[in-house]
Amino acid sequence: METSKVFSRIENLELDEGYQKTYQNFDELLPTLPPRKGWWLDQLFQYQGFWLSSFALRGDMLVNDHFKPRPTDIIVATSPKCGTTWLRALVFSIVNRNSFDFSDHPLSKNNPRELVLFLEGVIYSDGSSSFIDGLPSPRLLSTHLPFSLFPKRMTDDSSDCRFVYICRDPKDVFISKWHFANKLRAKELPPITLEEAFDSFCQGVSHYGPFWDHVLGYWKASLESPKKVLFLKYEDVKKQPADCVRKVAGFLGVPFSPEEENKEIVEEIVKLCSFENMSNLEVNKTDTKDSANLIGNSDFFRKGEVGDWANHLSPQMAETLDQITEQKLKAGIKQLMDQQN
Ligand code: PAP
Repeated sequence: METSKVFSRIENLELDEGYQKTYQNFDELLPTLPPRKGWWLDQLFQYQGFWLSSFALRGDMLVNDHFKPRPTDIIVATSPKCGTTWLRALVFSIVNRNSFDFSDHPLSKNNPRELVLFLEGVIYSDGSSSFIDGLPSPRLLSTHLPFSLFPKRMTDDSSDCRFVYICRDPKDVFISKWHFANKLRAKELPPITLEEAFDSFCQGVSHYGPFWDHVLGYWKASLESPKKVLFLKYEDVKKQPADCVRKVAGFLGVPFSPEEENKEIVEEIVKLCSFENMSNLEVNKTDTKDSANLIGNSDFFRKGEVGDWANHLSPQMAETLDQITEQKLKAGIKQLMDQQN
């Protein structure tokens, strides 16, 4: 059966005419793309330099064909396991700080993914763009898509939608991803070994990988268009969360006033979004997985530390990852300088 028919049947969707056309293009494209085994059930397909699941590819095609950006859109962008949950919470609480009381906050009752919706997911949620078109402004959305896979109308300087990106030490990303993959893998499959996942990650074959190309795409965009893309690092947010909260607020055009500083609103946000607070909330400890939600809220909270890789990677593995990072970054810097000359 065609993939689009499987998808629409699973999702029980009536597709509107525009979506039918995109699904048809998707069906034609998919079999032409090089496949590789994914870390859990699904396959990954190489598309414009990145390894995407069929779900992500279809999401990207729908975004390109149907997403209508608004100047007020804010997009939380990450390569998986770089701090998506944390950044979603921070952006939500910064933007909505005047709408809610910290003692009775939506983040205390909802996982951040329910408040900052996943673009590749909601773009198709009703078989047309009516749901996403109907969201009130400012729309807070999140994505794992690489910057280069967005349409020009979103990435051009002439469009005003903004991206807040967070990256993380690839050694920690890899370990976090490996744990996550083994949680999601079907029970009848053996766990993916550290070595198998490591080889795959180093070759760039992981969801939305190569990791380094993902990071470089947003990093270059942040240098070329600093008003459009803010580039953060997980390790910096851990070290100086309050400074990062101020930075994000400034970037989004809602800086903290002296009055807010006096009331210690920044500190309230840092506390609310901290791993310690969020991972202990009842809503994030529950693990109900229904057919629509294969991943439980608790799956997004493990250790939340910098440097956990040292408990899993051999010195040789760590060195290999560091070397790849250095080579890729050097190549990225060179490419950027060549472009400027
Ligand atoms: P996603 O990209 O699949 O949505 P994401 O939230 O980026 O997931 O990844 C989860 C990681 O962020 C976990 O890291 P770990 O495996 O190394 O522990 C998780 O613990 C961490 N994390 C979740 N919430 C927070 C938070 N509030 N502060 C710091 N780290 C967090």
